[in-house]
Amino acid sequence: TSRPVWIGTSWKMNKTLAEAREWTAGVLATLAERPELMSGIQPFVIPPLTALTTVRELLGENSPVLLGAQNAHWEDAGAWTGEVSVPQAADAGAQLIEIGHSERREHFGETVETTRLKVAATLRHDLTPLLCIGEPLEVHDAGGSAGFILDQVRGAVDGLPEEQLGRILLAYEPIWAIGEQGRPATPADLADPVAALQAEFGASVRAVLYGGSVNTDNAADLLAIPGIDGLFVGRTAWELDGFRRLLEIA
Ligand code: G2H
Repeated sequence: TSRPVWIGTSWKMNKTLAEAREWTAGVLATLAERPELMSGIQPFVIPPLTALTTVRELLGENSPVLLGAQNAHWEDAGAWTGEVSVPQAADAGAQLIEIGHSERREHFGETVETTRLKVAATLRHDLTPLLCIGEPLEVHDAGGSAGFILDQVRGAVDGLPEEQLGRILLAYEPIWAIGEQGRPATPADLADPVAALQAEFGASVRAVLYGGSVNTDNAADLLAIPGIDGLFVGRTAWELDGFRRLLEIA
């Protein structure tokens, strides 16, 4: 069986409920009109927690579009003000949990150890971890990208049995490629780190995605890189049109 091409977006800290409804209804309408867009594709969307149940209600229970949360705590419940647990995210409709985005590592104290706890908690509750990894610019410039991201993955999956590895999605997002200040990675930038990920984890994990300034001009080239099974997209996919175009390209 051929592996699907993953096309997904995290909205980060964006969208009101009205905007969430508009985007979701637009995607559903597109997929209803043009079901062929779905062929070979696994779409997913990761709204802010405030919009999770709203998006779930619109998608319905058996949607082909997977739904995720941008973060979850590793404990199931307790005195953790401001946090949401994996079972709570699941209860609100999440199937995926995004873990270790560089914005959370940089601003919210996410460490390799907390990513490990969160991956384990996500698997324990039968949800899918989407583990984000990526190196800073100075590591990239020094040629250390592959080693850096391998260490991030090794730390986060430490102790997991092989069959659990098979449920993990990896998203390689070089920090220097993300957001307004970022420049998209080129196939040349990605060759080494992606090959290293494939060599160590490619046979075990479910898929390896690329993220960081993906747009409708570079998506096809990025998807053509051997070892890239999909795209994890921010800004370009927040507009319905951008997401639609990405589905067409994939
Ligand atoms: C990287 C990406 C989302 P953007 O975080 O996966 O965001 O495409 O806006 O760089």
